[in-house]
Amino acid sequence: KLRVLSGMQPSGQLTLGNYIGALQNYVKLQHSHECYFMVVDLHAVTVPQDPAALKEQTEAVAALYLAAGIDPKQATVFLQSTVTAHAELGWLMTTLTYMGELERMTQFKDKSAGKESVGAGLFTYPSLMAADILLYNADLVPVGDDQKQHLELTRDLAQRFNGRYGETFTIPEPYIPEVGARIMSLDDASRKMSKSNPNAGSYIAMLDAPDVIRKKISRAVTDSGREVKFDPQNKPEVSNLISIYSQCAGKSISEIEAQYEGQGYGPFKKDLAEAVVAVLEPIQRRYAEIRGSGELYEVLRQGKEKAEVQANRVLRQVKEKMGFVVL
Ligand code: AQP
Repeated sequence: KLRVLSGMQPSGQLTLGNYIGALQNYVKLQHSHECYFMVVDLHAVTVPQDPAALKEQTEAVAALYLAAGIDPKQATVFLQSTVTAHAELGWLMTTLTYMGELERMTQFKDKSAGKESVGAGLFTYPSLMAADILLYNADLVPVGDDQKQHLELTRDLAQRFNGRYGETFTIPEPYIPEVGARIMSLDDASRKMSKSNPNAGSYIAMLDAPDVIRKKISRAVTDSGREVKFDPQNKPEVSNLISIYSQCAGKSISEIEAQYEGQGYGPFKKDLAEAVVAVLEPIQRRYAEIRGSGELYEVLRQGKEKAEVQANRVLRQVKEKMGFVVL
C-alpha cells in the first residue's frame, strides 16, 4: 500500500477550504492507502497563539478529522508535538535548507508582509514540514494548492539528503484535487480562504451554525452581473462559489451553469447555502458526540504510539547516516 501523510494547523477553526482542499481527500484515501493524519500544532506556534485557544483548537481539529469520517482503525491520527522525532528531524532538515530557498516561499512572504517582527519559526517552517513528511517515507501528500511550493522544497531536501548521505528518503508526490484545491475568501476572491483571517465573514468554518453559513453566503461578494458562469478570470467571485457548490453538491460545473441560467444570483446562493449545510451539518452532529464522549485522548494516545514506531525508526537511520553517535 502506498503511504499517505498530511496535517492541518490548529491555528484557528478549520474552514470549508481546508475541508474541500484536503480533509475530504484524507477520508477517501484512508481506504486504499496506509494513512497518517496529524494535527500540526508545532506549526501553529509559528505565529503567536493563546495557550488556552491552542489547546481547544488542537482538540477541535482532531475531533473534526474523526467527525469528517477518518476512522482511527484505518488511519493513524495523532498530534505532531507528541511525537518528538518531528522536532528533531525538523532541526536536521533546517541545517540542510538554504536561506534562499526559504526566502522564495510565497507563504512566508504573505504571512510576514507588513509585520514589524516575525518569529524565525515562520521562516523555517517548510523545513519542519519536510521532516513531517520524510519521517514516514510518505509517497503521497494530499494538500491544497497553497502547499505545493512547500512540497517541492520537501522533495528537493529529500533528494539532497539522499545524494549526500545515501538513499534514505522516499521522494513524496503531492496529491492536489483538480477542483477545489484553492477555495477563495468570500469577501475577496484574490485571497485564499484562510482560518486565520481576522474577518470571520471571509470564511465558512466547518463548525459554523447553519444560519451563520446561510448569512455568510448571502453576504458573499459577487459582481454586478447576474450570470452564473464559471470564468475565474473575469468572474472570480462567482466562479469560487460555483467550485464550492460543485464540491458540496457533487454536481459538475456545467450542470450548475445550466441549472441557474437566466436566474441571477439569488436562487443560486440560496441553494449553495443549503448544499454547504447538508455537507457540514452531519459532521457537526458527530463532532458534538465525539467532544462529549471523552474518546478523543485515547485515539490520540494510540495514534502517537503507532506514529512513534515509524518515525523513530527513520530518525535513527538519519542520525546514523549523518554521523551522530547513536546509542
Ligand atoms: N482555501 C483553501 N482551499 C483549498 N485548500 C486549502 N487548504 C488551506 N486553505 C485552503 C489546505 O488545507 C490544509 C491545511 O492547511 P494548514 O492548516 O496547513 O494551513 P494553511 O495551508 O496555511 O491553511 P489556512 O487555513 O490558510 O491556515 P492559516 O490561516 O493558519 O495559514 C492544507 O493541505 C492546505 O493546502
